[in-house]
Amino acid sequence: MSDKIIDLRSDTVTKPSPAMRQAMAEAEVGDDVYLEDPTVNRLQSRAAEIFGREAGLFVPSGSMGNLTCIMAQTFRGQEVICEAAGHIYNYEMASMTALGGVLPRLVAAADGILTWDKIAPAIREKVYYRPQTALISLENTHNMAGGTVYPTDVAEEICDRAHEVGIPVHLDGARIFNAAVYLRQDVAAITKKFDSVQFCLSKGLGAPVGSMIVGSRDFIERCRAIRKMLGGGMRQVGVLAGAGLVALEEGPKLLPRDHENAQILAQGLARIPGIQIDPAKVQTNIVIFDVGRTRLAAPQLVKKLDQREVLSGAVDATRIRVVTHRDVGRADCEQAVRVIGEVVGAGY
Ligand code: TLP
Repeated sequence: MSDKIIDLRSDTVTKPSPAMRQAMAEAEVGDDVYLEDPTVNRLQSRAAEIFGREAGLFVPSGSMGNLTCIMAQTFRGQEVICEAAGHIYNYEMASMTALGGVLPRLVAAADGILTWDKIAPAIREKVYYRPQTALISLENTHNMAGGTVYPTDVAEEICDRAHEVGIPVHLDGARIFNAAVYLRQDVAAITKKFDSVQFCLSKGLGAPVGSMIVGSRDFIERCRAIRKMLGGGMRQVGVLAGAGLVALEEGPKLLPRDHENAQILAQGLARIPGIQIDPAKVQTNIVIFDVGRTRLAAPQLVKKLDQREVLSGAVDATRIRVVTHRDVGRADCEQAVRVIGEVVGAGY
């Protein structure tokens, strides 16, 4: 891909930085299935330390991390409450059902942010002939709601009330560091009440591959067995963990800039006739805008933008998602707004 292309499809598209490449080249490795990869062990301890937990586990992807956490906390035939537009339900190949044997129980929420009041009625009565609610899963930031952030008190109330009725709570924290930047709190503080946390190294933090699960030592041991069952036991994977360590230390510092750039996009897009977006609702690095009042359907517009070397993604027939990350700068975002304005203005 040439340097001219402005790739706003996702924060997953970042290329490893020179420091990551160096860490990968120099990583000390061993067989991680034997627990002998020193770089993986370091990454896992460091992630646990940052999140104030007993242990961490390196997994190949966010999807496997979420599924592993679900399988570790549910039995077949049970239900998992999740938000209707959430990633776990919409973009993970129905894995919780196909592989975990559990049913998602969907609850829709404005901006993707669930509250206990919305969750409580979806919890099953404790009677043997009904599928039992085994787990609640929240997503912070919420991807398809446009990178929205859970107010910490809302998330904590869900955890507290769920625990009172014996239900654990999982966090799909793929972009939890973005939430922490927005909230000006650290990740340990905003995740401390969750029973399990999955976060991605390969999104805004910039690593080429990988996610982490953090939790109690017992929980992580269960997850390690499930990860192996799912085919995620890796060998000399310190070469990836080395990049992950750099991402974990250096990545969070770059996120405020991504959020500023998302504002450049949102504010610029809001000025284009026919495009609807409220920049005040853009909290992190994801910008979803509506093109229903332009003459182009979202997938058509995306194609036209591709031809102009601005890459984006259609969410549905009228909405487009653009995501900022470490490999796009302010000038790229300004240029993207110009191009989108021209293409929408031309209208064909
Ligand atoms: N999200 C991807 C796509 O799958 C949509 C993206 O480009 O945003 N949780 C959340 C909230 C996510 O956004 C994603 C990936 C995942 C989990 C899964 O992570 P991976 O792709 O590593 O399996």
